[in-house]
Amino acid sequence: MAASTRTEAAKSALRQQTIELPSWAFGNSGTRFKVFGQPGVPRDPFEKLADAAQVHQYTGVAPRVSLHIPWDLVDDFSGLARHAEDLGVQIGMINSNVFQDDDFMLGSLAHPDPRVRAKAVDHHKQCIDVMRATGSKDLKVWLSDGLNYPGQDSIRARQDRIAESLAEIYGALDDDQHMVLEYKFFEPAFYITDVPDWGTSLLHVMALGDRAKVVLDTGHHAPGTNIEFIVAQLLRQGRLGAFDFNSRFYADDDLMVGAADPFQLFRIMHEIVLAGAHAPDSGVNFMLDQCHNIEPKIPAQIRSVMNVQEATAKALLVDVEALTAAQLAGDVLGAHAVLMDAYDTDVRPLVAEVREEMGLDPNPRAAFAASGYAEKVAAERVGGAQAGWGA
Ligand code: LRH
Ligand code: MN
Repeated sequence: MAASTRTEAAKSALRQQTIELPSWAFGNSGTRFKVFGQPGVPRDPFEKLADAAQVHQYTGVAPRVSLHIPWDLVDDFSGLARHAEDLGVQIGMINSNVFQDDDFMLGSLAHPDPRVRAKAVDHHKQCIDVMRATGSKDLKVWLSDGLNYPGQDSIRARQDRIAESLAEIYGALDDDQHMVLEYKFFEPAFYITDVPDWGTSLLHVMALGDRAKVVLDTGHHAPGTNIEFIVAQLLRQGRLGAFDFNSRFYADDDLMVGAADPFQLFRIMHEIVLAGAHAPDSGVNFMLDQCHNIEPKIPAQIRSVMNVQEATAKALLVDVEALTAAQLAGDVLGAHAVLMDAYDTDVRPLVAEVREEMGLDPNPRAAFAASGYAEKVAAERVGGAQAGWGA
């Protein structure tokens, strides 16, 4: 394929790309030691959606907002969905939360006590009701369940309890609804996390059925883990349901995606593009899962979306024919060079062109800053409690 054709194909793919935003990134989150407030932080899900809509307004590729229950509990979820519609966005995945209830201290779906497991299953059924009310088709499950000390509980029995509980939740889904199961290698548990890795999540979702897939959070792997290998494997199984994009230097830092390791993000998007999983109908949901503890939240989300666009653009510019030829010829350096040529390409002008063709300002960050929105909400949102994790 000629380079010019590849560029046009890349621009067309970038115009169709969508990135889902986390409602909780617009509220306060914190470090282990302190939650820092910021002026103008939303006080409720309606204001969170308004801020998320700003990201879509200036990037054009962030039309969905993922909700977290109970952080985004409201009396009228169909009203919230209409509010989203009025803002030009939609409600995306519904996240359950079994990591902040006293009853779940020793686990939720894995808890030794069947009454506690039943409570956790009921919470997920409540989330499914929220999906029905908002039109969301996806339930996102992350279990903080785990152990801190050897012997604390039976590793095997906990897996059986999780399998049984997940089956009950999966059974409660409507036929057009899906479930994605997230894994994380540690935290808050420090000895064993019951769903610690892609293999465990994959085993559980394959046991459930076709409408269950894996969520890959880029901050949830042991240091040194080759994440693009996991991406390739899950795509090969047709079980990659979603990404929680962020970046990290050490642990689950939840920093802006691409900030800590832009090359890793590129390698991940390369595997995605090779499999055609960047296409809107691929069934892979590209979401952000980040916390902006010290930086302004809307600009940080805009920057993060831009980082995903740029990594995707570089991946779309890989000369796959030349790469494959070099790989099959055993030309190690030749193959590596083809990939690095794409990675070393400054794609910012290309992505800016795509924005202009979409009728947007080529520089979303500057356009948002010039809008005065941040100052407006800082002045308006006085009083009430700023939204947060409530931890
Ligand atoms: C867990 C996690 C999960 C969310 C939470 C906000 O670390 O990544 O995806 O529920 O962050
Ligand atoms: Mn996550």
